[in-house]
Amino acid sequence: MNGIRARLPYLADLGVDALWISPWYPSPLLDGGYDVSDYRDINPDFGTLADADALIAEAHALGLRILIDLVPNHCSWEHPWFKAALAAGQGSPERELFWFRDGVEGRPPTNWPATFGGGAWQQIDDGQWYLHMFDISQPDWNWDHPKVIEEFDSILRFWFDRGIDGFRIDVADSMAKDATLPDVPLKDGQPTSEKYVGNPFYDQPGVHTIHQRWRAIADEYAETPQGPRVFVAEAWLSPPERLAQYVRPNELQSAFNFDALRAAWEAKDLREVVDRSTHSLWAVGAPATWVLSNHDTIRHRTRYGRALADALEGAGVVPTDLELGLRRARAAALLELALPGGAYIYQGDELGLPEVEDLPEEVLDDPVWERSGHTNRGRDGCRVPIPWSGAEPPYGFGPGDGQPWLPQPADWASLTAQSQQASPGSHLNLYKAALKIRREHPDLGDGRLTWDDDSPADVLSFIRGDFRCVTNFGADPVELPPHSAVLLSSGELVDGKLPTDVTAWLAS
Ligand code: TEU
Repeated sequence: MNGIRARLPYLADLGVDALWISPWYPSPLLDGGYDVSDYRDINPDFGTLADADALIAEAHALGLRILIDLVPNHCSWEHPWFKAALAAGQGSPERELFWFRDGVEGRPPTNWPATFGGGAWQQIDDGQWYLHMFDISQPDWNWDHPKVIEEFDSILRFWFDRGIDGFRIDVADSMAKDATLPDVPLKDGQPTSEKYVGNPFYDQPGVHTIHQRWRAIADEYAETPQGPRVFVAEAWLSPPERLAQYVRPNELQSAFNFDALRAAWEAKDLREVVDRSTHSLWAVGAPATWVLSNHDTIRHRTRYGRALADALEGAGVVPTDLELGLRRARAAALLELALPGGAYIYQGDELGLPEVEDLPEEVLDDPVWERSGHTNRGRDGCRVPIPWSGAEPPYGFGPGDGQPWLPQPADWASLTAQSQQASPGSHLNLYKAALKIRREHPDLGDGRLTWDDDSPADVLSFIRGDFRCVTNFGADPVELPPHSAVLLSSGELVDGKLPTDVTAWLAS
């Protein structure tokens, strides 16, 4: 916590508006803190409530807003209510707060798959099973129970009262379940993990009732001096029309749109993503959002350095050209920051960090590694702590007297924030320059875009007032429109032309 406090000036200088902090609650940390054992406190490994209060106050003083993670689908098996449910036994009111069921002839109550691999039910000593859509250490709450609903109302108020500006809602499409517990269909002989329409544990109509309730709570704070409190939904749903249901006027204000993250580095695909996601979100009055990486996916510098089919495949097994990845990551940064709506930057992406693909197996921390039977190396490679300064690990991370929980590569000295600050053409300085222009330019931020259909098929060019963003996805350099001044570009122009995998920002 105090480490983040010390870096708030860095974030303000980078030019972002807000900081989203992943779960900071007491937790056995079996899933990076997404296994919460107390929703109203801070994990002592990270600090105290007093530190959190100080962080919020200091961020606000710098003009930064703070969003924290709300994890409402499940808690930790160390949560006192789950421990009480185990102890209270079958048929007890305590068990009704979760999904405890008898099995069917020794088998689990349904064939539902858990997200991290294996089945979604865990049997306990007395023979009953409990539902966990993620790790076995993460029992799902029963959102049909009024006590669960009221508990989360109270958790929201607890943090809003402390000055939090909003919540990122973890798996916001998952809380409501079809209580008749139907099996899911088989695909290739296995229960499907697809989010098909009608899936009994994802995108059930009941989730919207919950979001409407939370929106009303946030709106109670709209008139406070601090101003409106907001939500951003994490819901991996497609097509975007489905996601748009979450951001209707009386629901959440925004949702991560992961379609750009999933798209190929290709003009046609990305244009379709931009059109379809903006139109479906705008149709319900919500802002578009853009995400290139997060703590659950391979970092985009690495993805963009791979053949398309392999981009989201497991780490460490696919040939990757990191120089190509960096060039495209620079172009993608300018493209993302020129689009209308909210842009999310995953920590370290502003430094151009690659996925760490060679973490030794003994340090891997993510339950995905264990639960997938070691077929998936999991998400640790994008979570390696970022390098701040110095020539060797821990690169200024932490208090300086030890190594972080995941080892940093020995060759990250040139990627530290400190070295990049001093280097005019660095990735960090590209982000800073872009965020500054985005903040100051009257045509950027919200609003609309118009495609320039006169540009070649493998060039994306759009206009926003006097501002134009051009990305060249093709093999050959292209002419820029005449009479335009280059505000910023992600790579050097060659003879005044825009080379392959470069984005330029222009003013006409
Ligand atoms: O992730 C939701 C989710 O379903 C995926 O991103 C998932 O983590 C991935 O497909 C696994 O390979 C959210 C959080 O972002 C993630 O870190 C948590 O582990 C998960 O919820 C459970 O809380």
